[in-house]
Amino acid sequence: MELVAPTRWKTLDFVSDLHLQDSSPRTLQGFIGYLDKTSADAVFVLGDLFEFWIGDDWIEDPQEAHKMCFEALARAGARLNLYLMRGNRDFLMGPRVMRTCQAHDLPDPTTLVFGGERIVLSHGDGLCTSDTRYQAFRQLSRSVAWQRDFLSEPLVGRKNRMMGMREQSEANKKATTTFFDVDNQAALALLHARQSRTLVHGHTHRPDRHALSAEHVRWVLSDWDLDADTPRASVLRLSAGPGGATPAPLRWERLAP
Ligand SMILES: [Mn+2]
Repeated sequence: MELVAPTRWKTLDFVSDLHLQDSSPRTLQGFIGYLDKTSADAVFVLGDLFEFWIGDDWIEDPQEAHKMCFEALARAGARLNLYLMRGNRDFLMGPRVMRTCQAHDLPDPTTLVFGGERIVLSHGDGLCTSDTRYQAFRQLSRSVAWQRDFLSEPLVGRKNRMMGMREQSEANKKATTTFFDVDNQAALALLHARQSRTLVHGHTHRPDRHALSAEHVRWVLSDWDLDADTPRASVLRLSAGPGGATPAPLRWERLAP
């Protein structure tokens, strides 16, 4: 998928990994406060907006945090251009969530064309190629058959299964000291395929800017946890330089929300 930004867009915000749920009220309030006041022309949520999402019929009986988040996203979606990408926690977000939030569905990966640059956007989990066990699950859980089977269960059964998957994933993480990061070769291959020099992703919760080569860069978004002992949250903002015959280079900055 390729998204060509209209020339009137000057400021774009990227966030990811908010993991919103009822047990993180400060994170929710921080995100709502950010959405209500950002001056960006477009906001891109690059996956894991929710700690988990078990299917769009959950909209009828969501957690309080979901409800408040939907309302804030809809306010933002009415005012600016809002894009939602699915992460590994909320990959079951469907068209009803997008409509409710007045958001555009953003496939993973998407190439964004902005200010003369091509920027690849991804959640990032698909690029952690050395985690073969997760990649097998990822492939399975993105299949039509798996999703049909999962969504045919009652909500309460789905919730239990999703909690089980999360516990299993936490247990796997604790059982190993290996941290499965985004594979730089996989990231470079994606950038080459998309004729791009810049990747923006989340998922790993290790905010950074990695040079993949003399001209290829990988920006990693921060996760948000304002309920933690060491609260953290940030927005990666991309601004166009003043226009003209030779456009000025794009500016990247990390802001507190
Ligand atoms: Mn993730």
